[in-house]
Amino acid sequence: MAPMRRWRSLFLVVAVWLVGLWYFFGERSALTANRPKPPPPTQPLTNDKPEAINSDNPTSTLTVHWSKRPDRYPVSSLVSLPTNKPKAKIPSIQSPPPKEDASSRQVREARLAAVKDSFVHSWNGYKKYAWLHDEVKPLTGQSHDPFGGWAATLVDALDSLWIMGLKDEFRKAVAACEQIDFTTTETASVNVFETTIRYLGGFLAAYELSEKQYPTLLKKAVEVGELLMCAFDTPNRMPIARWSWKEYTEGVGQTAPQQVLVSEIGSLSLEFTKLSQLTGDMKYYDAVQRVSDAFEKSQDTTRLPGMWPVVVNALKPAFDSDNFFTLGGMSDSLYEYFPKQYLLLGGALEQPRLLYEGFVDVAKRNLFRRTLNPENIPLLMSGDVRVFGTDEDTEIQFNARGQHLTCFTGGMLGIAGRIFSRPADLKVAEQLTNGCVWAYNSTASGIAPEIYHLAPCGGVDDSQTGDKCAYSDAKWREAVRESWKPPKEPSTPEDEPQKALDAQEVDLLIRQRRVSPGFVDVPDRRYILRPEAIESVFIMYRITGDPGWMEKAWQMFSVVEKASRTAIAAAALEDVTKEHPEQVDSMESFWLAETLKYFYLVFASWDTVDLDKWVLNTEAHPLRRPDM
Ligand code: DMJ
Repeated sequence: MAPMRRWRSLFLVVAVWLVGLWYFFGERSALTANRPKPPPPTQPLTNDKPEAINSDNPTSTLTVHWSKRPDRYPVSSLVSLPTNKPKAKIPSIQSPPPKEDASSRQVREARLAAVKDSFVHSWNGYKKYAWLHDEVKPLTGQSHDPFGGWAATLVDALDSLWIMGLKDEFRKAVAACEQIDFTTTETASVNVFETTIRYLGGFLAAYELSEKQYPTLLKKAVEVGELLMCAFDTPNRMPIARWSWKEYTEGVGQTAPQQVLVSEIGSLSLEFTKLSQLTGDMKYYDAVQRVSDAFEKSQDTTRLPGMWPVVVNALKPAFDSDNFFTLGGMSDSLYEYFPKQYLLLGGALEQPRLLYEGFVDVAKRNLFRRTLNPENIPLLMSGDVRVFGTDEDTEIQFNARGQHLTCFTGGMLGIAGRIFSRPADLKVAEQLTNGCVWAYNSTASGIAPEIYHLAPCGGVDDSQTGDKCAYSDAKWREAVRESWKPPKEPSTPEDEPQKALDAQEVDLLIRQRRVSPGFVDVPDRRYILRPEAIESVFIMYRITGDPGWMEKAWQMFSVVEKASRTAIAAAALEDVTKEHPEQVDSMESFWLAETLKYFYLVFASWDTVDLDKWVLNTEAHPLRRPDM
């Protein structure tokens, strides 16, 4: 072929090739530019597309949404709410309203206004800096999302807004709840207990207090309830306390955990029962009643019969492996919910009363102790026990560890003392509550620490105590001396006798620990805006009508308000054994849901959240009791 013709042929081949390329790629991309975009990555994923889940890749823009699967372990028949008539009317909790003259009314109303002002200040800080997030950070104004990022503070505070008469704010807050999307969260697992008490309890209380005028609130409660119900879809219907919602959505099999904190499965009853009462759908009540039945069956088979240990096996279920018993953190609301569930069911079910009566005497005998105090006030504290050995040879070791969390016990014994006609327990309730008030009054800041050790000096029954509780410095120092354990060297033989401290060393220890008379040690010096002490003070006030409780509440409020207020909201405190504790950049949602609500209720009119009409869940959300 001549060279000229060869060049022409080559040119033709290249031209055809280029036209082809343009046709296939140029035209196609021009077409797709006008096509509708693929669905955004926030479309719900169906269960057959698990490969799209990309939770480990922080840069992923995919948002995974939970969707309900058919129950894999359906129940054969649902347990229904009891409909029988209670045997007798439940005795009233509240005393008649105390008499009040004009000047005491003025004082009370000024205090009420101060509490409301504190609430509004923190609420505004949350609104301005962390709206729709779980929490506001009160020093930096950042936001924090430890509870699923579903606006925990907003939902937790709804009923406080209503109770405090902030109706406009309430309406706006309810409208904002529409935006909360409970089908997705950044967190890997849902904390079933916290979601129940803060969100479900928050919606239900706001719905009932506002006289069912805001259907959104019940709708959101049902959304949360549906989500939580998935955690009960296990072979034995015991719930998964930390529920992996993505695995569920992917269809991964679920079983109840072998190790779970007892309060996390044992205190869901009020909220689920109320959801059944309001919707008429028995599946919620069924879910929690099965758990209560498991507690009933095991009550006398644990290592401290009558009570349940902190850690239980929900898979079996079994309640006898752990030997640690307390009414404090990790157990607390399990016990709190027995009398409250009895109230919510209008006394129609005996089981919660029997569960309460089965444990309370065990706690009085083994956990409640009088404590030494320089003022010689009759005080009680609730400590912890460990049980060693077997049936024939059991040793119960008591530890006089006080916790802020345990301060709810005074209120619990007070309410139960009234409704179950146990008048002697009212004195125990008063002394437990005074134990917590004393812990407030005995620190440099005037606020009780998170955890502290005291010097026990006898049991609940005064007649056994004699003068063992008469205070002397020597007795207190002896308790401090006994509490000291030498640091353990690996080479120290187990049975080597402990060296006792001499008087100077005890002095040094007291200085090092910075403990005031009556305290033996303070291993956790924080105050994280917790409510339990004011909760019991409020209940004791409503039970007795004694205005002395109001004075105690005002003293507590004044110090907490002064130490915690920040430019933005209110802050947790680092060390309440200092006169001026440093503030910490944290404000849990219970500050607005519980602590300030209880302070407010102390100074509000006697019928605001009347305890003979309402029962408060463990996050202080009032649920309507049935009319008797
Ligand atoms: C609250 O979330 C509830 O009161 C719970 O029962 C215990 N912990 C906090 C408050 O301290």
